[in-house]
Amino acid sequence: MNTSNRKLDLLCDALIKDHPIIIQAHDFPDHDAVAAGFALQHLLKKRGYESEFCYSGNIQSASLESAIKQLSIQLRDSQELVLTPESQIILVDGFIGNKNVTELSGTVVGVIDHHTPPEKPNCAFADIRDDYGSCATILFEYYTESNEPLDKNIATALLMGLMMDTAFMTRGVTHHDMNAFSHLFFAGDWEMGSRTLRNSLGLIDLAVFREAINACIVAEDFAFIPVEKECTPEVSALIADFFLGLREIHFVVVLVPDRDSYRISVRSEDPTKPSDVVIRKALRGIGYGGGHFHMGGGTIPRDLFPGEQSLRNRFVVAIGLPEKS
Ligand SMILES: [Mn+2]
Repeated sequence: MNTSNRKLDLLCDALIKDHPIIIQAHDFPDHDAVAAGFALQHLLKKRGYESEFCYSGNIQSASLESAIKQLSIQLRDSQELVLTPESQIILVDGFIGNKNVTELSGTVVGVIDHHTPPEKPNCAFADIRDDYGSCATILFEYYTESNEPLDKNIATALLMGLMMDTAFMTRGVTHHDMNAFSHLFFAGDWEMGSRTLRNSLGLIDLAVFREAINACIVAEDFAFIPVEKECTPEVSALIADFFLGLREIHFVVVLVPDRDSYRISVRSEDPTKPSDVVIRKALRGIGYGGGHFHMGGGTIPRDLFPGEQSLRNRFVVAIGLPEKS
């Protein structure tokens, strides 16, 4: 029996060695989820635990696809895996019951996340630090706590996850993230990581940007951007960031169609309007949303979509603007 209170030891205590271990990133994973899972898989291996690292949905980000290749990350589609009721699932960068986490067969044994869950997770191991800018930062601390040397590829992946989730260290950064950054900067390939992230967009994405600029509706410091073209979550996130960069705008909602639903990206730089709280309020009864103070996201199934106007009104009410604006 282990008496350590190091998180990695506690996680290992919760696992049965000869039952399959599955590390699951949230669906349509992003850089942070992939970095966290990649690092965790490596740490578990050092402790003698073999695992598979998987995701559901698909990889929609070109920069993530490129990182996976360059850093030789072994990430598998969950549909290729043989899962049994004995499979032990560890979720990274997402929580159980969230719309963007597909339920796999097996038992969720662990959750490692930096999003505020709507309720406390009921599993053997939970490490949720919603004051952290990225899940990568949490994994970095697992490495330092266990005195494990950081392999260059893992350090680069963690650096990319951290930079992506904090918009290059400009949002939601705490001293934990700063400390992780200053180590990962030297341990990883910052050059390659930042170049890959800075080139997430392609010429093909300009059409969506053009549409977004034309469609944007501004009321006071709130920009609502309904886009009709489909685009990847990475592109809608970058559109949201672009509008938040306008001096007059402090709260942004981007709406894009996404197969059988609508996807919403939210950004806030107003401490009185946390993205996650506002999106939950605005989508009550019609969809799901969550995230952090600075950024949030959500989905509305097509059959519950109230229309652009009425969705914009829900946000107007949720952030407390006068309704007629
Ligand atoms: Mn994250």
